[in-house]
Amino acid sequence: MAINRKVQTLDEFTIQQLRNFPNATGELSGLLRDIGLAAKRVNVEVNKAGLVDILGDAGTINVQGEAVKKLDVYANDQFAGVLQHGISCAGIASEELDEILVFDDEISNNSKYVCLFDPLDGSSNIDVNVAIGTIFSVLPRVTPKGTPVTAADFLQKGIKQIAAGYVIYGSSTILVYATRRGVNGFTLDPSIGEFTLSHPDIQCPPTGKIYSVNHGNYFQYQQAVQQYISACQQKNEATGGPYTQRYIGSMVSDIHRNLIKGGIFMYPSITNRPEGKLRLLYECNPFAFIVEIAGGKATDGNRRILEIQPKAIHEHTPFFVGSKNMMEELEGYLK
Ligand code: P6P
Repeated sequence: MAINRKVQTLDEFTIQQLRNFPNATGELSGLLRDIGLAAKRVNVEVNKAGLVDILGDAGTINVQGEAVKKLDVYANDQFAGVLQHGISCAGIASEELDEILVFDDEISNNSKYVCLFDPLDGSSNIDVNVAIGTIFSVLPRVTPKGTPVTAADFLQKGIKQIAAGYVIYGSSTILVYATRRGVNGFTLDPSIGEFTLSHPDIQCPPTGKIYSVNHGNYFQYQQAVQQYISACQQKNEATGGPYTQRYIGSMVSDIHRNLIKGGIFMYPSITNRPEGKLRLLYECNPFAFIVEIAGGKATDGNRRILEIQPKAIHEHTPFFVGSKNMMEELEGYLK
């Protein structure tokens, strides 16, 4: 019987990538496999979240007599757990943790990487069945191998990322990750419980007709942003305007759609949040890395996101990301 070798699982893909770099240690492949495993566990819980009321809401005791955790805490524990018990990560930063989590055991202290997560972004959308996701970033540690990692290992510019990715728990569950070699997407095949390559070598179309922004904040945006939004709504032979507005309030879904179809996503600074809402280290840096590798651009309105020197783990930044030509059109207004 012919073996179906067309379908390539995430593990097979990362191992094949490893074969292309014989002197690689395999730690990154191992780390991505660990993330894929945690994502499958989170996927199970997210998919039954709508049933939580039947199974007991967060803070109650479920039928197994276990305390039901908030899903974002559960997700954080899954990713922290697989990485702490793996061999490829020395510590993590997480939207769910005030401070970095240093694994500080002999194996972990000799690992090459640290990971940064938003374990379950947009979790407030769960009870209305809007897709939510996990966002992750992988940095090389900069402090001496063999010692516990410190904040310095996490407070690095996004340009230093080795890999970055996201998982969308939606109509299907997809894991997309980027290294400098490209961006690839893997869809979870429930029949075998494996992520399988479904979106090889993702390229962000240089232009598109989708703009994503929260119009409710319009009168809090700086004038240049308001002018660009107005331009998106007007007929324009050169740019193909008017564009379509699409915004579901879950950045993993909004940016994934724009990455595939072409488009621009904006979370500008607003009057009462001049530093913006989104987090630099584990929301904007990963997406900036992914979209740039796919051919797009990402800025804070002035600077390339990946060149920003972080000062704090949970710092915010205004965020503009998407198709190259649409970003350059926006930059024309911001200058
Ligand atoms: P707003 C979800 O809470 C999130 O962090 C992102 O996923 C999303 O893009 C943004 O906030 C939505 O924020 O203020 O438009 O509701």
